Amino acid sequence: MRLLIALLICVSSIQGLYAQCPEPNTLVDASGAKVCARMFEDSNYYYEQSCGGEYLDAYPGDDVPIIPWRWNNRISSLVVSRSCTLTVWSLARKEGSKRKFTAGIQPRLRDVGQGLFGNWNNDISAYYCVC
Ligand SMILES: [Ca+2]
Repeated sequence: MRLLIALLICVSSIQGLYAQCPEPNTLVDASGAKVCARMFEDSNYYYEQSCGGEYLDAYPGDDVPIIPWRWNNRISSLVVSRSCTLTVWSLARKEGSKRKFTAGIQPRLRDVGQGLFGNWNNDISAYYCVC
């Protein structure tokens, strides 16, 4: 029983940590269609305030070598759906650095390293999402 309570507290605090970020297993768009990954323009050093601002939905099978210009170098946090994988590139046409994100919440792409000193904040210019 004590273990169960400890587990529940642990789970609720993990969820609370990214409160504003949607859960990876409940990602659907307004019409109820399954979303492969949701990418947000904002993040925050308070993770519970991450996944803010406008968002861009990637659907299963979306292959986007040139991201819409208004989203270029703008994504700062993201959530990948359960059993899906999002591959991103730092330059258009799938050039530059490449990174794969499996299912889960990335509340702050600033914390995801790229190369020796860089990070992935405001640096996604192409993506491919599969489930
Ligand atoms: Ca941003």
